[in-house]
Amino acid sequence: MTLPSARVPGRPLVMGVVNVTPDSFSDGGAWFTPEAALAHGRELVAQGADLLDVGGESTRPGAERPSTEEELRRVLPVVEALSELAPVSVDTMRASVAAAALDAGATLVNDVSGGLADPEMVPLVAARGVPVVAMHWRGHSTVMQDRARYDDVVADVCRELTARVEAFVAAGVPADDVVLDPGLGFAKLAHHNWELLRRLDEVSALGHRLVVGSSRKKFLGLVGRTAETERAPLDRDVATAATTLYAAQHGVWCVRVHDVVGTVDALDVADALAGRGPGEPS
Ligand code: PMM
Repeated sequence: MTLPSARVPGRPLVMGVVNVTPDSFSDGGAWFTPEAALAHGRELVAQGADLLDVGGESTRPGAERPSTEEELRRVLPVVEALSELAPVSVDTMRASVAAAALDAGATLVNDVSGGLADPEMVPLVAARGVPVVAMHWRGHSTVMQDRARYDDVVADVCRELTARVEAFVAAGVPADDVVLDPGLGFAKLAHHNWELLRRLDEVSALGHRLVVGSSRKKFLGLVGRTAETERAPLDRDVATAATTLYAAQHGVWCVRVHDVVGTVDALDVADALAGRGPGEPS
């Protein structure tokens, strides 16, 4: 299966988030019913999303995991319907959920644990011949913030991501099918996220396509503010657009976002600054 490619060469793809969860930090469970999730996915495609990321497990710090049955119940009808409209990735750490979602039409597995949470995930991705997003991860939501300890966050994340690439490649996944993600907000304090963004080129130098998911994360709530004046998640889209412009200028393959409208605007600005896309004299 091939990965979708950019409409304009050099422009990142926009992955619109469809969380089918009652408790996501970023949208407060607004799309929890399959009907609401479907309508939301349709809206994101109309706004310019290139692919949709459907997930049934909230990964906010401290969140409890749903059962496998519950996760399947949440994501399968949504994956099935939305994959008629756009390429769909399934955001799951469970191989059985990934397998069922692939059967239902998903074409990409987005595993925030990079295959670490479920030992069946790496062999499943290899057997299905699908691309995978392997995110940097150090443990489930209940423990991850205790593990935000690094000697050099960028070097440590790169080393840990390289180990995940090796695991997928050893199982038979082509190296080109392994997309990497530094995992902003996962076992990271605000300054770790900023350091990873500042030195994103070092993550790119690993030689894989990159996904960056900064959308509505806490470090964007805190930038320029204090704990008392932190922006609420729904007020972080302008800051997200700023990091999107930055990620585009650093050549990432895809940005994972909640606000597709603002993201498309930021990417249009990136294209204009780079002298590519519509509006350029031919
Ligand atoms: N962040 C969340 C969930 N899934 N997947 C990838 N690849 N990268 C991310 O940064 C990421 C993710 C956080 O939860 P949200 O869906 O509520 O934003």
